[in-house]
Amino acid sequence: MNHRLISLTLVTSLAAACSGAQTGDDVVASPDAAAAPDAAPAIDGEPGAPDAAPAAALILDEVFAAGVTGGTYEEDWVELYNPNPDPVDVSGWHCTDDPTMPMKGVFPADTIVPAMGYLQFAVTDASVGFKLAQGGESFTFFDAADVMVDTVTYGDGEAGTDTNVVSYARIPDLTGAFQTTATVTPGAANPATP
Ligand SMILES: [Ca+2]
Repeated sequence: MNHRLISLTLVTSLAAACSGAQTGDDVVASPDAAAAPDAAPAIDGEPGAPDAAPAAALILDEVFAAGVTGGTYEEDWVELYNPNPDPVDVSGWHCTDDPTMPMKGVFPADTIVPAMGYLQFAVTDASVGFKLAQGGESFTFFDAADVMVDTVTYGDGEAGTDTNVVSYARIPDLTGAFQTTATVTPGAANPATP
């Protein structure tokens, strides 16, 4: 009788042990199951890449409004940056310093912003039909589909004067808000700090 009781106890214990092991397997399996849903968003995220590709927007990075004959800069200018891996031809794109006249100026032929590069573009009567006012105004440009690409509005003297050679630039370069800087950098990266 005692032997049978011991045997039954052992069988019961083994069964419990096996059951526990299975439970343990289930616990181990749960993280695997949880991992699958984690992987799904990664797959969902991939279609997001093509969405980013068409965003070939250029960046208006710096403006200088105090061009003067004989000065450091003889013409007003803006600096554009192309974050794309291919050059962007902006010939025919529109720009303006008057929000009521968005089609005021047209970028002339052969105006190309290099891939991952900067373009210092002269804003003159000869190039687009207007200049930038030292007293403050806006500069806005539009792509070939007349969709606004970027804009900036500066105040009196913020983008330079005849006696103060400063520009109005995104600081830090490309990503920051516009502010006045004495480190004027046409066609090159803006400083990290004013
Ligand atoms: Ca610059």
